[in-house]
Amino acid sequence: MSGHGAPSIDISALTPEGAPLRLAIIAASWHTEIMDGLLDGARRAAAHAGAAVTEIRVPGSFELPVAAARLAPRFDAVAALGVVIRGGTPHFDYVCQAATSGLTDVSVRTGVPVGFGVLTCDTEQQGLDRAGLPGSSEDKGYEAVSAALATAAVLRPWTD
Ligand code: DLZ
Repeated sequence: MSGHGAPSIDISALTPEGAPLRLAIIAASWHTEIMDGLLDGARRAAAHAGAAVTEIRVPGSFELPVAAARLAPRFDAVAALGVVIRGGTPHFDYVCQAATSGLTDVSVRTGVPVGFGVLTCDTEQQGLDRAGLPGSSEDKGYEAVSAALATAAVLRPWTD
């Protein structure tokens, strides 16, 4: 999978009037250089959209779903950020699977969009290339927040 074919989402006018969208950014703590880039991109997107942001940190990507489950009912959108880099054991597959299925489950169960900003990489360089850092070709933190907020805006007319 590559970034080729990604839509261009204009998030600059999601809340032209009324209350800003409430966004929770949940970030894991592994692989700090890459995560710092993801977080910076996520914050840029939130500022661009005029969202009201709450940020929390969890230890690893495995903990993202439980944090998302707790926060989602209190927010219009959630963005989950993580960096998982393959090692020499099957642990990588279990952490990626748990994060992916757990976040999907939270989103579908709560009806709150969860932007998927979890990088699942074979190498550290693949993460650096996607982290929105100087020299990166992609900005996955920005994309995750944009997708979550754009979806929240589309769904707002059907909010209880
Ligand atoms: C244990 C572990 C390993 C080996 N690698 C990563 C990683 O690359 N990225 C990440 O976000 N977390 C990793 N973890 C930690 C797990 O996500 C989790 O925090 C621990 O298994 C404790 O539940």
